[in-house]
Amino acid sequence: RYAFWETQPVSQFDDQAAAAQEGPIDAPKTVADVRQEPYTLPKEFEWSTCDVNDTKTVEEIYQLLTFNYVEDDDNMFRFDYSQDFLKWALQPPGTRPEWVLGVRVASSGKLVGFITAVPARVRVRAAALAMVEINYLCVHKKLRAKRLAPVLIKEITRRVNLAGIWQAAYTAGVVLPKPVATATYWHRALQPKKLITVNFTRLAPRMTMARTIKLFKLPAEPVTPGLRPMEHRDIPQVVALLGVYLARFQIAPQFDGEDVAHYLLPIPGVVHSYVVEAEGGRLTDMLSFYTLPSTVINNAQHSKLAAAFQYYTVPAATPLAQLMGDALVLAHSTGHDVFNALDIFQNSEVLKTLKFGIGDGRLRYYLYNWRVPAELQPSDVGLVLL
Ligand code: YNC
Ligand code: MG
Repeated sequence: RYAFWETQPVSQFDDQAAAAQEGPIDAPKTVADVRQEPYTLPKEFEWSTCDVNDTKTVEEIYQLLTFNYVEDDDNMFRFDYSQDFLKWALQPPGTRPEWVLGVRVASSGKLVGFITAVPARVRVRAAALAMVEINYLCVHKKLRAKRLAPVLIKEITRRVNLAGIWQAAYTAGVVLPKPVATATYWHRALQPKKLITVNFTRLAPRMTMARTIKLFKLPAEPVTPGLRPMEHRDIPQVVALLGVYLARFQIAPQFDGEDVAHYLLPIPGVVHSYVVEAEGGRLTDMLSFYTLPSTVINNAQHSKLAAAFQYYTVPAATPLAQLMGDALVLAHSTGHDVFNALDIFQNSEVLKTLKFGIGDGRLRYYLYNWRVPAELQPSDVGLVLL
């Protein structure tokens, strides 16, 4: 049933060894074992390493993704990652230029395929692994179902293996062999009228628009004393907060100071991070979210939906519900229409109270060349991929 994935070192649905063999699936290899030549593309295409700092190239990537990347199940919305977001997401510490991989039409140079890898230290249960995170796999709509995706995946794997990295983490909406966990999206309306206009949500039975607006109304200011935007001087304390908190999950990243500086220092319109400062300058908690708009595919009134997505949140002195409530306030006051969160972390305990509604989107978490003894619960997951 999975002509490609059955050939890959991933857990299979009928995997009998699962319980016994936690760890790598492939026999150990060295860089010397890795094929030196790029995989062969159909002759009308060519590989193209993409430089996201080149204005023309990042515009080409932006155009490919804006018109061809992930849509919801009903094809009403499509992710519209901004150029600033892509530059941020694709250049964390340890980035390799050859891991931003494009496919172009040889005759015209048009960018029609894409896949990326970024390095990450991810702990899976007891094992801290040097991995990559794979993201932004995209094939132009006119070239679908021609088996280009497996070639992109094999070529990025080769390029990652050449750096001596043998494991990867990735997420997808689709079911592939074999999810390590399945998470569900929840949505909290910030601008209910707009969400109803674009058919993101419907007016609940026996509810008027006025009552709906009142139901979702948020205060203008966060409630937690000492909450303020994260700054450079906060990095060591944020590393410590994340280190302690993420240790409770079965799968979570391990961030050092450089990672925290890159992924969490605020970037306007991209990533929003706040810390809770107690007396004496001690940080007790943090919250963050990122901005990922969607194109509204067929609506007369609106062409964009401004969504905030929960990123890393650390409750300690402040209860999670209050911290997330403040995240909603801040996402609202910075112009977002909806706040999205998965049922990962400890979110299940607070989503209903905070007036999130369950969505129809699922997000499956996958590991490449790493087997876990049994599928994890969403509440075991402490990893967010962008
Ligand atoms: C997917 N999302 O099952 P079988 S998520 C992985 N991730 O293989 P073709 C996928 N595989 O079933 P198309 C996949 N979607 O024969 C499909 N597949 O074994 C598998 N959509 O290839 C599929 N972006 O080229 C089948 O299909 C094979 O032309 C079919 O291209 C697929 O970024 C795609 O959803 C997704 O642009 C590119 O539909 C295209 O349809 C598209 O005939 C809209 O492919 C955008 C979209 C995916 C977002 C993401 C994570 C990707 C992870 C890739 C796997 C990484 C493995 C680890 C590598 C590094 C290892 C190290 C070390
Ligand atoms: Mg194809």
